[in-house]
Amino acid sequence: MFESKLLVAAIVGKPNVGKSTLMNRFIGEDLAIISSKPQTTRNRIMGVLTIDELQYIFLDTPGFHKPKNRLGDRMRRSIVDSLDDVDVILFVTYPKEDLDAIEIELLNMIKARETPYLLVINKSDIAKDKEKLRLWEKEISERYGFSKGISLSALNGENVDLLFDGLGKYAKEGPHLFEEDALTDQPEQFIISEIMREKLLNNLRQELPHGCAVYVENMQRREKSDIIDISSVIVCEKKSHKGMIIGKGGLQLKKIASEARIDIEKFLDSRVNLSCWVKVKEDWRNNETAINEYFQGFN
Ligand SMILES: Nc1nc2c(ncn2[C@@H]2O[C@H](COP(=O)(O)OP(=O)(O)OP(=O)(O)O)[C@@H](O)[C@H]2O)c(=O)[nH]1
Ligand SMILES: [Mg+2]
Repeated sequence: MFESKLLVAAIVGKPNVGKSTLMNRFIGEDLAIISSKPQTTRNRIMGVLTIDELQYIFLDTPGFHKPKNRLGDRMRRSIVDSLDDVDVILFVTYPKEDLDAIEIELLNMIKARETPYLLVINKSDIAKDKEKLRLWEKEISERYGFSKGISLSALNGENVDLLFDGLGKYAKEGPHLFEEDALTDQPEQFIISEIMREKLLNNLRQELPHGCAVYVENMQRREKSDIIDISSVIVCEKKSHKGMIIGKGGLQLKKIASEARIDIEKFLDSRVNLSCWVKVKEDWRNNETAINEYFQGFN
């Protein structure tokens, strides 16, 4: 009989450094949404992977930034909460001259705990001079007291295995928290609203999607049919934004919904009939009640 082991790793760093891409790479599924815009992730997203006796639990977190509203405060809280009760912290950054002030602020919070923390320099594919990158990795690791440093590319997979293989040593003996085939603790409704938000991020310009929230209002499988009816709500901050989301003749919303439906069908492994409503709620990002309603109790 083998002993079961558990490894909980938090993935933290500034917005847009590739935390969600890395977690998806680890678990081999497109669980967390990814976009080229900063502050894509808004909640702590748990990715689970079980290989024989070892269960890995990865906590993908929102990008660490100076909060500008209550939503930002909440995102920061979910990062800070994720630093507790984990076995190892993966601090993700990318090749550049030095860590910046916000990263050092995050590092100081990490150092105040007794958890080992590793330096992950993601996007190694954009570094032209590999020797320079190696030296930077060594210098930053030493200067900031990282247990270990590694350069990798979450995008093309280079060196991700190396990091993954090294994580096993931080595992502790204990029972698994999830079934062997579990992927996440997030409810289906959350993943569906995230898929929709990804399509908003990809289709709408600039700041607009940052002011959007999505929630699933209703989800029901039709009797004697393999179709699931989903009705979702897109919340935006201004009437003019509503117009832009819907687009001329409803074309923009149609495009967003049809892209989302394809991914939701893949995720649920079922045919889906998706309806989307657009609602305006001014300044919802500063409204705790509204945030609670849209986040439906997710972390
Ligand atoms: N070149 C390159 N781009 C990457 C790599 N990993 C991620 N990206 C890109 O970086 C952007 C941000 O990736 P995300 O995974 O959403 O970053 P994040 O850190 O989760 O961002 P937030 O959720 O906003 O904090 C996307 O455009 C990714 O495709 C990498 O290894 N190399
Ligand atoms: Mg993310």
